[in-house]
Amino acid sequence: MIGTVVKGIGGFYFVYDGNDVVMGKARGNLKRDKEIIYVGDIVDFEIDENDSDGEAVINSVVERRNHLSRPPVSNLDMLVVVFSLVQPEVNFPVVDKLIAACEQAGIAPAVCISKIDLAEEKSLEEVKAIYSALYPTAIVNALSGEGIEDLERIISGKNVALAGPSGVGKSTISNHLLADLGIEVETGDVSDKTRRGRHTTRHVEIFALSDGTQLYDTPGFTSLELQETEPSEIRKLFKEMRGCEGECRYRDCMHINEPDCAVKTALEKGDISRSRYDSYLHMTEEAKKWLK
Ligand SMILES: Nc1nc2c(ncn2[C@@H]2O[C@H](COP(=O)(O)OP(=O)(O)OP(=O)(O)O)[C@@H](O)[C@H]2O)c(=O)[nH]1
Ligand SMILES: [Mg+2]
Ligand SMILES: [Zn+2]
Repeated sequence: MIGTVVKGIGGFYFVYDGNDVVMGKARGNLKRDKEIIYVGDIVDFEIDENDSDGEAVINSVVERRNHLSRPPVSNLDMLVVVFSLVQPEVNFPVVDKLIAACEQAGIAPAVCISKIDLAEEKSLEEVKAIYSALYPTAIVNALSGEGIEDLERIISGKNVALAGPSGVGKSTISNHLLADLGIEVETGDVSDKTRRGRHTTRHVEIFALSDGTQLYDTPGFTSLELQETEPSEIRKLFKEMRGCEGECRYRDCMHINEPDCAVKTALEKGDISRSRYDSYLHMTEEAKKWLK
């Protein structure tokens, strides 16, 4: 039988076959080969009702369209990078790294700026301008529901993950999208001072929305590493730099110290944002550690 892994907890997988969700484990050969099973994987499985480890036994994983290791998900059409400007404060290198990871994996990035009730209007407008020029962008207040409809339009019908730092409101947003299904996921409790709303969601879980959207709620993170990448590959992961291709004096321009660089010109004119460019410098620096 064929099904989709909709959740995985400590070596147990929940497989949806179109009607039911069955829990089970990977067959021994998959474990021996250290094959990772991602939430989102389409798997071939069989039912073994005598198995004490659950009913389903996963035999193999159908070839993935794409996957990410952080968050660990596969077969996405889109990933929405969710971040707030304050509480927690935005970390642009992390935001831009997650966008770059999507570009690298062939997943369409989108952006959702959350907690707009807490943000200062001027900085919100600035950040919104940067990302909406590049990707579909929604701005939401998940407490009031403002902006949720814009997000719904962006994600409708897609296999889509909400991903980003811990505490930005991903699960609170998910609950708006899940409301008509009568499902509610756990969200951080601000009144609980010790947890400070950090790392509330522990596992990726997929929910089927009524419009055909497959929504992946994912655990937040505080830092993020790009997978091993040549420094010279990173410029290809920045959409606005791809737009300058062929316009620099040197064909292999890194857009850092070269003269007559179209990216640097666009940066000076304000057509490329300083914070995105800084993220690019940060990532190329970080990628140098993989050079031998
Ligand atoms: N002021 C304000 N608070 C919000 C908003 N959205 C979510 N919150 C609060 O932020 C806290 C964290 O929200 P969660 O939805 O659990 O955040 P998360 O991104 O799922 O966090 P992790 O599961 O740890 O990754 C909760 O106390 C929410 O009530 C918002 O738009 N405005
Ligand atoms: Mg959460
Ligand atoms: Zn250049």
